[in-house]
Amino acid sequence: MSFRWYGANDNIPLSYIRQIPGVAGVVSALHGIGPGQVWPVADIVRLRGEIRAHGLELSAVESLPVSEEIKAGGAGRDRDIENYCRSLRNLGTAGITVVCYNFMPLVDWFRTDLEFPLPDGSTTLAYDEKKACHDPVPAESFRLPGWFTEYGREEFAGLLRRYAALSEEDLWKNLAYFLAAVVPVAEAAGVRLAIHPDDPPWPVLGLPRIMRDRAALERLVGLGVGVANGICLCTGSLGADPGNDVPEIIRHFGRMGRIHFVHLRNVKVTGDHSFYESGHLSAAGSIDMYAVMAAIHETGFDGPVRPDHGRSIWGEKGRPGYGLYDRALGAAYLAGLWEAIVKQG
Ligand code: DNO
Repeated sequence: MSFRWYGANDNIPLSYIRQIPGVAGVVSALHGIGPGQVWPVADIVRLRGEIRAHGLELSAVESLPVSEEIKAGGAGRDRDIENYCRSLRNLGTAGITVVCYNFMPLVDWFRTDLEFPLPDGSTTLAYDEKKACHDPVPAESFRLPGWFTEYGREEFAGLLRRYAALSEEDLWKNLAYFLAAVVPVAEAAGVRLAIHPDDPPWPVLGLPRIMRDRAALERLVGLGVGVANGICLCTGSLGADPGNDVPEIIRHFGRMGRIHFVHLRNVKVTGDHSFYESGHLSAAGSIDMYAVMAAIHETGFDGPVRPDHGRSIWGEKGRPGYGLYDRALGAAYLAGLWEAIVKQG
């Protein structure tokens, strides 16, 4: 069980993370280094050392970001891919075995509400298709917490135009091109790559999005570039679409040995392309978290998992989705499910 930590930018200290029952790992990144740049070995080793000094292990890197040049298939992609390969070799040298990334054009996870009020007085992240940006070009700068980049209005509009010319098939081609180059390097470096599903799993702002369901994941692992080409199974991302049977997807890809990392959270589906992020308990949302944990157990998965986003509770002010309290409750709940499943065999 691991916990995401944003390094020097995080107001939650490692010493607190160490006190969450059952948490042994930390998921982090070199947040100061932008997409397309090389991660030096010394910086990775320093991050790992800082985490170790608190009795924890850097169990996965989230994320080694993929540049827009690579995603859009631009003129600079070969240079950026070469840098990506250098970072992967450096991560392998530093003993990192799991690296998460995503292939969502321009915007990573996307919500229409960062403080959606729940009846118990907590707030949470939510997405409502009716509110989802009819004018995709924002008034000022555009950014969500958790994204790497803040875009100016003109820059954002320009990037949207660039992607408007790109079909889903183009994006698949660019992903295949990227993976053909990086997966053999990852494999040689002892690193497993874990792609994060698109969150939410449908197109937003008119941008193509391809990593949405079982069929897409099947196509991904079928690219034939090696077993290091795997999945970060995010229950909340896939689960926002009730057509995705999350435990079944876990059993299928888990048995193939292609799940390298797991994000555990629940969502309450409130309508077509609408949901809010509930507390982790099965009873709070639309996903059966017991069935999820049982599927993980059944496949013998032994890689890193982490409680994903929590609600804002007990007056905590912090990075939306990434406060301490509700994620820690999630970790304890998930550990309880796991103990029961293990003891029941
Ligand atoms: C959201 C996260 C994502 C994830 C990236 C992986 O909270 O799950 O931002 O880190 O998509 O590259």
